[in-house]
Amino acid sequence: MDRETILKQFQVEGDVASVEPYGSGHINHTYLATMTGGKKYILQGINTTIFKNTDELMENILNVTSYLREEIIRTGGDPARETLTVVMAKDGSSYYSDEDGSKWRVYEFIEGAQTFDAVESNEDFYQSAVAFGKFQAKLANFPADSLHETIPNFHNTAKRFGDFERAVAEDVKGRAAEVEKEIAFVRERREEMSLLHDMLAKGELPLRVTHNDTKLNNIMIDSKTHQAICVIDLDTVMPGLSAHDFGDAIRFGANTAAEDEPDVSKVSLSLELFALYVKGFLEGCGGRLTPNEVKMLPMGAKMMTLECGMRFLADYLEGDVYFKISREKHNLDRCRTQFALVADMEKKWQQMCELCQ
Ligand code: ADP
Ligand code: GN1
Ligand code: MG
Repeated sequence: MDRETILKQFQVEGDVASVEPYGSGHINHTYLATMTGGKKYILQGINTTIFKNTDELMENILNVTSYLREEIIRTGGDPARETLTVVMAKDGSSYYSDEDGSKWRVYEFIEGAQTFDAVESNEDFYQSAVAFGKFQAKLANFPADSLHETIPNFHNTAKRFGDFERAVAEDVKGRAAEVEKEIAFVRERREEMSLLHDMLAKGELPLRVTHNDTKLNNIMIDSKTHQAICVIDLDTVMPGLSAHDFGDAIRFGANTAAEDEPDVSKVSLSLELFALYVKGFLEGCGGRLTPNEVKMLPMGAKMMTLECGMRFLADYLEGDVYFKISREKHNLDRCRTQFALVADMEKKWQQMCELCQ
């Protein structure tokens, strides 16, 4: 079924003028739909290989966005711009299944704002930190047990290591010999991988409702005011650790190079951006983080970077079946930037810890 026809299955206003691929997400298939009157929508083909239960996925998104909408109205904000709005299908459901079994959803397009694939201004990065911190604070009383786990063990780094070792052992594409150095890099750090989860199990860290995919292009920045207005990409909102939300944002935004930069000599941790993010995130969390949570922020950054690198490498070994790629060895380049960033964090560890205190 063509995309225009798919869009017509939703409660949209007007006729479709165009539907074009949009954004740079690695997971879903995102399109910008423009109607003849100029109104825009985001049409997304949901990645059902990754998100296996669409009903549960959309139930989470509807519950979280309606909760946020009430919070935003209560505090005098604009719910149309400050949270995602799901446009329902004509039959009243939150997504549409086409004849091939592909699942589609539609969001209202957030006007006058944009996402960034790299930090262009320190102020924007700081604002994004405040917004992700606030996101967590706003969801502090959200009934966490009503959330489905859309990807089980999403940030269970030790479990991810097990998946990684399986990919190495199976080596289905015969690529393992080429990446021995990277495999060794991961194995040398296996001890640390269960640290945060062990602290959670011992009650030393609290379980919170977190976003779990806090990279910079998952937040909309107002084009005029430069305020971070809306947290998007809510597919992985699940109970999790604050250190992971902090860490994933650092992994992506405080890297002096792009996530897929082929020249790893350009990769480093910007301590200036790190410090800004700490300040913004703590401010956004509104003093809710416990002393242990603050202490473990650097570990969150290191583990999210290592975990992501390990996931890119596992995907490279498995034949690039998870993350969208646009060139050969794209996942290998991504893995190498992550490991170079981990190595740089290890050099700057003391400063990172001091900046958090
Ligand atoms: P993925 O899971 O593949 O990363 P996202 O939900 O993050 O998909 O969407 C991809 C991109 O589409 C975002 O980075 C953003 O630029 C854009 N986008 C998504 N939702 C909206 C929206 N409601 N309004 C405007 N732009 C959006
Ligand atoms: C994916 O969906 P997107 O592009 O915002 C991935 C994250 C990774 C990120 C790496 C559901 O995020 O976990 O950190 O790519 N999302 C999922 O860029 O796996
Ligand atoms: Mg995204």
